[in-house]
Amino acid sequence: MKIQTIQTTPFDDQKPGTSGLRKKVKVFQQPHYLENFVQSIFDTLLDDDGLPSGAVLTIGGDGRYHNRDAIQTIIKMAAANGFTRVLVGQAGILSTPAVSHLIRKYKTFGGMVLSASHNQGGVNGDFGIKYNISNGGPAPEKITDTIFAKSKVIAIYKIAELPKIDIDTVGEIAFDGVIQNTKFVVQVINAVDDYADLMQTLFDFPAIKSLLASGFKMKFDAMHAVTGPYAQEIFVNRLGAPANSLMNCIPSEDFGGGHPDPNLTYAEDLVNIMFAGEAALDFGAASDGDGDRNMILGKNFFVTPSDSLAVLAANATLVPAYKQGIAGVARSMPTSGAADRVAAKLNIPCYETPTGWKFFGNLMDAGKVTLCGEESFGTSSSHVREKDGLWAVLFWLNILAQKNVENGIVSVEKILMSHWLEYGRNVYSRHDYEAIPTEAANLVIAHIKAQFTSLVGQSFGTYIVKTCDDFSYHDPIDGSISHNQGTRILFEDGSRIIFRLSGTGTEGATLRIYLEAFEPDSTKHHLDAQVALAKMIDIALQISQLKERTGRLAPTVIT
Ligand code: VG1
Ligand code: CO
Repeated sequence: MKIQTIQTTPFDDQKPGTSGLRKKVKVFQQPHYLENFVQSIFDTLLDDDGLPSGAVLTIGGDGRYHNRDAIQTIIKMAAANGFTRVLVGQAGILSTPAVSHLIRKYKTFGGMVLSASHNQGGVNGDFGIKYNISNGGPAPEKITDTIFAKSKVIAIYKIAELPKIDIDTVGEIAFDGVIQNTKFVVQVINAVDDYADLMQTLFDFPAIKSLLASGFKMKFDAMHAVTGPYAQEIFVNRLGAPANSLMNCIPSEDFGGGHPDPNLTYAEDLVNIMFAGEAALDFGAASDGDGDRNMILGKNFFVTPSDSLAVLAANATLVPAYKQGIAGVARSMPTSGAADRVAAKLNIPCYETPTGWKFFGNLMDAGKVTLCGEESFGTSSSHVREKDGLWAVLFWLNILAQKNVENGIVSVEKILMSHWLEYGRNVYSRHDYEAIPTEAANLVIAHIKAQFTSLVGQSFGTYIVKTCDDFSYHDPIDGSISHNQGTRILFEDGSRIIFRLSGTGTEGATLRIYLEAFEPDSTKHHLDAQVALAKMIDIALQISQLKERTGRLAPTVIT
């Protein structure tokens, strides 16, 4: 195999965000752009102790536009940089949790996930790339910082001269390796089987099968993204759900022109089905571009991701994999404190981490937590080191199946109502203002921070500000510290308003406002969150002067 060494010059914008490097497809298509970033990753890995002999790289993406081209390039660069084998999902497709699982199951050195997740795809959409380490999880900040540093000084990259590789046929293709008498092998694997097998070891498939055969009606929306083939295999082939339980299950390069973000705004078709009054089905769920997010809906009912995490924790012992109980839970800082209440009752620890799944890895590796969650529709457990959309859907179905056996059909709404009755309700909502000018967004945050001292002790109706700060995280396992992870206004009664700038957007800035208030009174538990949080929303706008400073009169997305 011949290796080419190509001269290049750095790009100054290759700083990984919350979850890898995300840019417009057009940016990734610039000559050397992808190559520079991939080489910076490899240079970072080689920096430590170099690659161990026989190092294997897992590669897969969510099937969005540019996925196939990028995979061809990465395979050639992996060969040139000393990997001896790459595992590639058939057609270049692997969901993010599936990549995590494959890295762990086959003990590969690491993995590349090609995805911009919930961001739009297509030629005018976004592309993204992320490196996962050998525990299957996203590279921690120490590594992503080094990757960025390398990308700023890169001068050459290495790429092997290989023919175009057939990634659509399952099997192995061997080439002569870089070193004499060695081979470089491209192994194309079925994208779905390993993952479906894993799910079958965690959940009570026979119980879910009976539930689905008992007249319980569900709909899963893959949003034209990566989970379609997984859903077909799991729900239809293995669990016997009728084919019409699935929608939008053929992955498309531009996600059918939609926004593969499973929330009340972008999963509109599913929402309409699930909020059709009496005609609504019993259970609805959707997942995002790369299959790591989930939205859970009941009959005319929406489960916030924060509540979902709490319900999963409270009911974990109904699921075979967690029958013995869970070690602890972790949630990202902006996620509501609902899970904390469950943890307190179970007498297990609850950790609060910055936004982004990479912060959960250490806690899971150390056995401190079993379940993790983010308010952004992400939940998962230590079965992988990524959030896992289908896992969450199966967890809910398993709970419903189990409760169904015990008490006859129990609705999702009923589960939430009883949960709130027991724990109280952390009323929660997030308001996103997408694609606002970066400068205006920065000024809003600066304006809030300037009030840190004056706000303390101030009353807004019955709400009194207790403290204001920028969230910092001290990782209890490796001692690393991450600053500036969200601007918090904390009130005396435990209510919170958090302002945070997104680290995954590719256009201007996205400002997120997270709102939370605790409601112990069960006569108010049925209230719509926007109604229950009206006062908090007011306070947030008043403190931030967001309307005045951005000209935006309403959020782009409310979840
Ligand atoms: C968002 C979410 C965060 C999530 C990240 C990646 O980040 O808020 O909770 O981990 O997306 O999710 P940000 O920086 O835009 O708020 V995924 O499904 O896009 O990989
Ligand atoms: Co995602």
